[in-house]
Amino acid sequence: MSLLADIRWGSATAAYQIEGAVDCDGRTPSIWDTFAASPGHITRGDTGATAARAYANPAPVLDAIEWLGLDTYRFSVAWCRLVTGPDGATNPAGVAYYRRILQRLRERGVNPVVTLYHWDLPQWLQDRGGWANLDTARAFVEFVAIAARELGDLVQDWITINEPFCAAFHGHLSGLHAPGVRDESVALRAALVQLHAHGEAVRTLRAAAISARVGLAMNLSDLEPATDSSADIAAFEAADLVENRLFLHTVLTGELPSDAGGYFGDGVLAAALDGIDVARIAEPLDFIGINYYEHNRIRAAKPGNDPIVRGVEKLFVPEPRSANGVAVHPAGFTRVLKRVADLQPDLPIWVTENGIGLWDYLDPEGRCRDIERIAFIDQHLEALADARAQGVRVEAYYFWALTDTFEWSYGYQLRYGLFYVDFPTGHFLPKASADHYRSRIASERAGTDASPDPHQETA
Ligand code: IFM
Repeated sequence: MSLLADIRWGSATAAYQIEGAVDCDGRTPSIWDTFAASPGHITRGDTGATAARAYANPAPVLDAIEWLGLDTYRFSVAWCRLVTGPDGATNPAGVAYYRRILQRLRERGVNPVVTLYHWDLPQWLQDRGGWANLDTARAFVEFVAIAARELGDLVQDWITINEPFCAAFHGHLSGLHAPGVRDESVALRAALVQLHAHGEAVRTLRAAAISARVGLAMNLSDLEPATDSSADIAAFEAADLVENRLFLHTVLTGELPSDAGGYFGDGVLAAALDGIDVARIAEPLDFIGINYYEHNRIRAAKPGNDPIVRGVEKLFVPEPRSANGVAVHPAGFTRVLKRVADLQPDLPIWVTENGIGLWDYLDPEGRCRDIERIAFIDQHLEALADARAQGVRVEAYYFWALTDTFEWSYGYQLRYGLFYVDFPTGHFLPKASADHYRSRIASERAGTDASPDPHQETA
């Protein structure tokens, strides 16, 4: 009997990354429209204006889900499509679009999981300070109430915020993501305001629907000190604080990590906490979503070496890497899952993202033979089975991504999808990894863990 036989199999996307149609039917601009429009931010000057055309034509997305035989599909609703603007009015066209998707998923027996914030903050909120302003958390809660009221009869499972680390620290410190701010104290404030918004949103969803199951999706890195020198261990602790514990520890315990004041400065931390009751962030969850991508060995270095964590260098790890240099390290996946389970053994874990970015291309026969992605899937499912064998309560696995998408600062160059998207036409084509994931799901469901030879897949 396979250790994964009863996993719920899924895949995921996000609104700005697949919808396109950024100025249609009352959608207002988001910070990503603004950021992408400004030269130098995105490879080749790409924007999300067309993406995978899922707003104009959602059918290929739904067909891809059905073809794979998924149990569940995770996608995000765009705040700037559901709410018309500062007046807080509901946009009927946005509601109609998402209701259509949800109904079609339900007709096909696929359980939807809706992410409420996947980085596409309405620009009008950014103009008032964005995530550094507590009013944004208030506006988020109003938007969440609208989503629950308009879509709640079709959705049971909600994710409040996706990867608050990235939205805070890439959006406000490295400057790699929208809104492109570069200021550590603003980044810390944006992190804490998002966590505050998350806690409030959990309460709002519970009040709106008693049967709602609510979690958040956080990306956790598997980190290790490069040596056992005290300098490297201190650097590792700093990286672990900023990338992991600030989010994981605070959400699960309602207390900030004890070293947060030492790292950010007590005064900076106190200012970042203005108006926030940390204990209220830890509203009990129905599940925790974990996005796993990163493994890094950490060495002490001069400030400025790493764009986010002071005094840290991430060493080149000589093992298979994704096209954008991320180490492929499945053992870290097992460790991250175990770490979460050790903190709260009874809290179900959903792997809300796991995937690999590649420079995929079509060969002369028109096939995308992405054998690295096939190997990635098998290695990470093995790591998942290892975690389950150690008693970790993982209930669902969402491969990132269902289709190629607008991959943020990489634009359309870096591809994560199981389905290849020909962006000029919007045509979808299953990659070899889609065939593989599909047959892996079928064989796991049948209770056998025989995974086909990846090279056979592409023959
Ligand atoms: O594409 C992103 C997604 O939006 C958030 N998690 C990481 C993915 C790959 O970079």
